[in-house]
Parts: sequence; structure tokens; C-alpha cells
Amino acid sequence: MKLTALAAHTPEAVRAALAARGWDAQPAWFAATGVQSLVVLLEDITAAEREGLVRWGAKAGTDVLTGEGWALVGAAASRLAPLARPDRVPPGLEGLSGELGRFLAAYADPPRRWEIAGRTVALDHPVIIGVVNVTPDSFSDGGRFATTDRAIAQAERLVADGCELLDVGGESTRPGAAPVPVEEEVRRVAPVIEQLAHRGLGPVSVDTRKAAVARAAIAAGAAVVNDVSGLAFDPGLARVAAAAGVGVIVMHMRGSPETMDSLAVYRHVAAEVAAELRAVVDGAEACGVARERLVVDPGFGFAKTAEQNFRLLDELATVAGLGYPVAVGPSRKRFLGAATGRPVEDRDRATAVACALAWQRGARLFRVHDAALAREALRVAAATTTSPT
Ligand code: PMM
Repeated sequence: MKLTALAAHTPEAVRAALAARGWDAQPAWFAATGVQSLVVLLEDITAAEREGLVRWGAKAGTDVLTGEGWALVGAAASRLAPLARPDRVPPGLEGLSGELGRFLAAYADPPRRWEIAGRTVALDHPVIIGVVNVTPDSFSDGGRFATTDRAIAQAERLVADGCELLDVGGESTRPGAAPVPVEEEVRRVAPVIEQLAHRGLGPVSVDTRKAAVARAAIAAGAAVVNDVSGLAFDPGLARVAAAAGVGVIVMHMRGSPETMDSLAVYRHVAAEVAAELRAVVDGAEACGVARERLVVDPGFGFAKTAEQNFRLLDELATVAGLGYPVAVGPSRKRFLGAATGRPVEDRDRATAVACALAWQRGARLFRVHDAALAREALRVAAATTTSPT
């Protein structure tokens, strides 16, 4: 007898083993994703559902760990599938089917496209978002691109280095940063966005928390709104984005840049960030933003300690499990300095590594200041990933 322990973190290992034994590509891929082991945390369940799950687990030979109001179910995807089917679910567990079904559908077929104004962004490869900060006080490149000409030159460099989206921001969101009045923010971003659109550089995203700034930016040619407040700062932003049909990146944070550091308290950071992002996308869809226009971002560095940022990076698949494309913005942030001891101007290598790790855990969009290094790291990471047939 010969035993080989296959790599359990990817269905690719089982697919390859089956393909090597003559299976066709498609059935091999379906079988591989079916035997892939998943763990789901079910919360707000009734005592009867909890007992039903324990009984089902014993019969199905799966692991169920429970406490009051919750259950952790660890099972192969194919074993979980009957729970998500109204015609197969055991009596008493019908209430779990909808959510499980949505999760399993997204797991089997993750989003491959992102719809933004006027075009579709393919997510079968790493999509790099280049940062064009037009702020005098951004923590990493503050003031350097504070004029339109400089911003355009930086944008040209970013596009040459492989960026597919340019994120123009006029308000610094570093911890403790002072708010910028609407008129001033518009004055900073609108001319840059207009110029970028005029020169065919882009598509362009506007990094703002404010509906009025988003409206002006969209009028100037922005195809995406990137809101670090997760639509919490300005209740009008979601409707502006919905009416314009732009793409929307919703980032997780708590509080505001002034208060966020004191709100970095989590019992399980990845699960809580995912749950809070779920509430944000539900709210966005209720305001009319189409699901296929939404991207979620865990918000590295926003209301998180260094340790929490690293836990979140490692458990990023939990955020990807929401079923929306995932963007990340670890670029030059403090937690990377905490691990490397490098100052902010020397964190692009660490950023590139963080991006590669994030790709492996399901992120597809990467917001960076230096695209050349990130692109190289992401090319290596992406070369290890096969897309499902
Ligand atoms: N980080 C910053 C600003 N905007 N947007 C998204 N979606 N994700 C981020 O992580 C993010 C962001 C802060 O960094 P900067 O001051 O260098 O722009």
C-alpha cells in the first residue's frame, strides 16, 4: 500500500489526482470541489435546529460542534449540499436551506466579473488598482501628487505598471486625519478624474465617503465609487451610486478615522468583519445597487490592530465566502511595518507579499501605491491557480 497526503487547501490536488487516472476535466473538477472540506458557522439557530443538526451530523458522519444558538459544521461540500436543498433537507432544518444554498452556490461558482459603469472587469486574473492620492496629508505619499499634473504623471506610471483601475482620493483617511469639506474634496478630485477620462487613462474610481463628491466625480467620468466607510458616513451615497450604475467598493471599518483605533475590539475578527460587510451589501442592494456591481474590502488598517490585520489576511476566505469579489488594500500599511520593521517608504515588497497571500485566499482586486512589485508577486501567485473548467 502506498499513501499520499494530498494538499487539502485546494480542489486542484484532487482534480489532478483524478485527471491522472483518466477522468475528464469537468467531472474531475466537480468531484474535486465536492470532496473539498468546508466549515460553516451557523448562528442564531433555534434549540430544535441545533438538535436536528447534531442528529443529522451523527447520521451523515460529519462533525457538528454546538453551543447555545450556534453550530459549527465541518463536512465535505457534497455532504452539506442536501441541507441546502428544500427537497432533501431533514425535517426541522428547512430554515437553514436558503443561506446554505446561497453560500454553496457562490463557493462552487465564485464571481468572475465585476460590472462597473460602461464596462465589465474580468476577475480571472489579479486586477491591480493604482492609488492616486490628491491629498496634502495622505500617510504614505502625502503631498507628492497634490497637483493635477503630478497626479496624471503618477497615473500614467501606474497604468504602465499594469493597473486596470485608478483610485483617485481627495481626503486622507489615516487615523486621526481631519475631515475635508465637500467643496475642497471636489476641487481636488474632479479635475484629475476629468483629465484621466479625457486622456483615456482608467477606468477611474473615486475614493470618497460623500454623496456630493461621488456625484461630481461620476459627472467627471468616474466609473466606480470606493467608500472606506462602507456606506455608513453618508446615507445618500448608495442611491447616487445606484442611480449612476457605477461599480461600488464597500470597505469595512468601524467608526470614523478619528475614532476607529478605539473600536478595534473583536472576538473573532474575520467572522465579525464578514458579518458586518454582509450587512453593508444587504443595505446597498436595498438602496438599488445591483449585486454584480458590488465589491467588498476587509479594510486592512481600519479599526484593526496589527495582529487582527494578520488574522484577517490569513482568514480572508471567510470574507470571500460572502460571494462578492474581494478587494484588499494592504499597501504600505502600519501592520506590514510591524512585521518587517520597515518605514512606510520601504513597504512595497511587504505589500507585494501580502497581495500574493490575499490572492491565494480569494482576493481578486489589489489597491496599491507601487504596481510593479505587486504585479510581479501576483503573477507568481496567479500562476499557481487554475480556473475551474
Ligand atoms: N485604504 C486607504 C484608502 N482607501 N480603499 C479601499 N477600498 N481599501 C483600503 O484598504 C483603503 C482604501 C488608506 O490608504 P491611503 O491613505 O494610502 O490611500
